[in-house]
Amino acid sequence: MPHKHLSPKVMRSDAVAFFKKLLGETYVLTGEADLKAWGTDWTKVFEPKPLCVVLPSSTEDVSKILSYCNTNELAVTPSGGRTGLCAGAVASDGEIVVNLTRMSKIMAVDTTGLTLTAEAGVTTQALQDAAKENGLFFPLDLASKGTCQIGGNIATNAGGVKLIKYGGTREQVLGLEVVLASGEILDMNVALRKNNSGYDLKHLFIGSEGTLGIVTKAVLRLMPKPRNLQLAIMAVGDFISIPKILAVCSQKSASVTAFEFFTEVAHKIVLQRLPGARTPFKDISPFYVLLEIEQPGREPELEELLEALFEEGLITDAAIAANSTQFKEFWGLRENITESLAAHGQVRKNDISLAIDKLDGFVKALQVLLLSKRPKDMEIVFFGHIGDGNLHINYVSPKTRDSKDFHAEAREIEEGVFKLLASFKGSISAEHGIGLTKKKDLHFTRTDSEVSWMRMTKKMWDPKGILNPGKIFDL
Ligand code: 2HG
Ligand code: ZN
Repeated sequence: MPHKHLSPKVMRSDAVAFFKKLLGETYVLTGEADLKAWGTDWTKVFEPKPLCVVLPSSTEDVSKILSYCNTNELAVTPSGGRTGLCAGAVASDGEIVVNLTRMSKIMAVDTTGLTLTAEAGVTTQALQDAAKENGLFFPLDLASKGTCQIGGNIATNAGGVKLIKYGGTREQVLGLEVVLASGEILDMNVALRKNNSGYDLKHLFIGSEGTLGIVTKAVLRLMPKPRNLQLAIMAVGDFISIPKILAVCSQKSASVTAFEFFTEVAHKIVLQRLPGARTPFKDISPFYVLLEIEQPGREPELEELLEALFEEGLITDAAIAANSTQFKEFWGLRENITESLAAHGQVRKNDISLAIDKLDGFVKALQVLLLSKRPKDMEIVFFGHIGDGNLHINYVSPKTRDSKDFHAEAREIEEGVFKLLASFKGSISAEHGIGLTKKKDLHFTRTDSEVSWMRMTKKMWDPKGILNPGKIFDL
């Protein structure tokens, strides 16, 4: 069924015929299995029901598709690697999925100006590899990098594990090409470091979750490769020590490139579910911190840092990655949490952020809340980019538990968490976005006035409301 806010002016079969003529039969998918696979993301909460999936190969194709959809009032869901966790790329209401996988060219790498120009369908991993081949570095780094695409990273303003040092996706984008709802191609591709000539419109599209336009091309920032990365995993006895460890790192001028944490339960589940996973620790600890630093000098900076942390009683044990295999192993303990949880049970996810100085107070209040509300068979797993104030909370119950009951129970706890979070002035979405799953909770973080300006912005750029309707907020 087409989206309820729109009443398409063409028959389904006419639309499909138009797309087939434009792109060729092969690139318009209508089979049931394809609709299911391409109409969803990692959330798996909503039943995918797209009208069809179209696979353009150029900006001009995207422009023609959107122009047709706008004229005929057909809803469109922009789509990339589909690794999102908020149903931002889910087509559950008869939308046309416009997937950019075929637009995967890296057009240029400028080793002097330190930029890379690519189409939106390039995977994040391919961008990292291209930078590396040219002796440079692309800092956006996410567990899903092999699958997610830069267009999706931009549309969701993805964060990842290196944000603490290099910023998120927004900080990497110098220029953008976007196709608007009308089909107009908006070229904001002037890749200048400095450009204060009026409003910088590209920022409006970064993090807009495909509701204002479809990103087709980007100019991204590159940088020199970090020198001599060192990695330690630390066992920590109490949560309050974690922000204190970060403070010591700053006071000692450590160049921190990642500061991640996970709890005992997260660690246990990864060890249980990830083939070959090993822990360097003999004893179990309530918290673990993964600390990566760049150590360009020759001095044993990380060892000294760990000694200072031991002396201050902030850590109880630590291991330094001795070689590249161990480096991968340690990172694996953190990066494989999401997949291990998915194998372990049914999962509901929160992705929240707070100012770092409010973390400890919040976590204490949260523990009190969970003590009274958590059902016996539900495990609550904390991990995330704690150096950025970003906590991932996953509610996990056995797969045998009735799914509706599980979500109802977890939702009740979640509402308590969001209320608490609002009192600490935190955000209900640090890096995953809002999509379909969190729009009812937007008010916990954004004021009525903010949401009303968002709505007006949406109406200005997409007056007929064809782009990703129902995502972030309803009109
Ligand atoms: C991560 O940090 C991702 O690994 C996924 O943002 C978080 O599964 C999650 O909750
Ligand atoms: Zn994350």
